[in-house]
Amino acid sequence: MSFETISIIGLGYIGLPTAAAFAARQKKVIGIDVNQHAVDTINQGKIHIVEPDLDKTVKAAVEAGYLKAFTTPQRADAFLIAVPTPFKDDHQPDLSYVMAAAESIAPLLKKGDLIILESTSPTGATEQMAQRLVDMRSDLTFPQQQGENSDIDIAYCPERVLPGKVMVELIKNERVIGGMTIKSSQRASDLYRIFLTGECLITNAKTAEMCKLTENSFRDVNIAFANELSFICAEQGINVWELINLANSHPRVNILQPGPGVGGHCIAVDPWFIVAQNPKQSRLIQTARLVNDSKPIWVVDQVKTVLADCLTETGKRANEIKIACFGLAFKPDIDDLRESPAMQITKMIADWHTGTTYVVEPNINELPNALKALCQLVSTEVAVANTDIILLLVDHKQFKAIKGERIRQKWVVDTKGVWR
Ligand code: SAJ
Repeated sequence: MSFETISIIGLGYIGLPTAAAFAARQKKVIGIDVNQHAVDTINQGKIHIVEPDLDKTVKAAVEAGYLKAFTTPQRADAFLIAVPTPFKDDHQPDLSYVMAAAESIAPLLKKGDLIILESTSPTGATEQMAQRLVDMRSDLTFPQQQGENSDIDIAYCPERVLPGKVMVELIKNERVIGGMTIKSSQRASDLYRIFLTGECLITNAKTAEMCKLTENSFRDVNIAFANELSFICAEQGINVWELINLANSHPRVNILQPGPGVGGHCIAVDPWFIVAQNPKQSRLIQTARLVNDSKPIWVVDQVKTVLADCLTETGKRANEIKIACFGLAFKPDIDDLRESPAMQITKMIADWHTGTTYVVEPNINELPNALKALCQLVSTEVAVANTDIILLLVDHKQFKAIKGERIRQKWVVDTKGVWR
């Protein structure tokens, strides 16, 4: 059965690009989001998030009539759920948005429909969601009841795109397809092949769920290794970036880069889903999370040490010293400040430091509320000219372009090795 109408539930960083990708292939796409502002913005051909090239694709899709957004679910042939799965205070995954999305489409389902869950989920979530649909629609059959002969097909297909490169990776990356039946996997592959040039790799739902968690946990563990090396190298008086470059020249070594900590909504969250389900078996994954989460406090301690040296050498008082924090985003060349270790560190410094705290963040025009009363947002020029201590937190391209000799006289804590 072909897919005349495709509905995407959740129009955020994954759902909206996916909706736009189908619409660009001239499929009728219905986008659903509970956020009225997001829906209105999209229906005007604009976007409510920052992602390169997404604006053009959405504008073209809306103007051509292929993409329309609503706040309430509509009938479709395929439903793709891309809502958030945060964790609760105790690091337990919160599936309430997934369940609410499933409940909202249940009354609209008809024989032959395909449902795909894309949200990062603990293992078993797809089955749990499918069970909710069974409970709500006894007139239809589902894969866990009728296998290949079910009325409804269900698959788990995780998103794997990198923020900042979504429009490229969405089309090109290989896709893991975890159907509850072989037919579900095949139909999900047919759906993605509408825009996908990468391969579809078929498995079962549980393995696909675990695969997503594994990918982000692998990255977290690798970054934790790099951050741990940065602690050791600071004690040893070794340049950690030079060390990692040298070690990576070995053909079988590939260490990621240390930084101020791990931010964003994926790498710092998803490993906890594995830990929540298998606490006894996941010692390495837990430790990696703790190592990465400890990095911001270590960075603040480094600044305190540099400040003490600065006071001794200059004879100034602490309230006469200006500290400039370079970067607030959770990674380079984006404006996304959510779950950013740079934000966390800047806030800790501004709370503690009695002198001026400058912030330089070329990707924003206004400080976030948490920093408004504590810091001054200034240009790179002002910060370089006036500050005593520079704290580099994000390797934005504008900071990499600053010539080393311009900051040679400054007291510098460089968490990204940009000016090493
Ligand atoms: N980071 C380091 N050192 C590094 C690389 C990253 O400290 O060498 C930090 C970044 O500064 C940032 C955090 O890690 O604070 C996460 O950034 P990221 O670029 O590693 O990843 P995300 O969160 O933007 O996207 C990840 C990607 N996952 C993998 O690469 C395995 C992406 O493909 C996923 O789709 C995304 O998570 C997701 O949505 O799950």
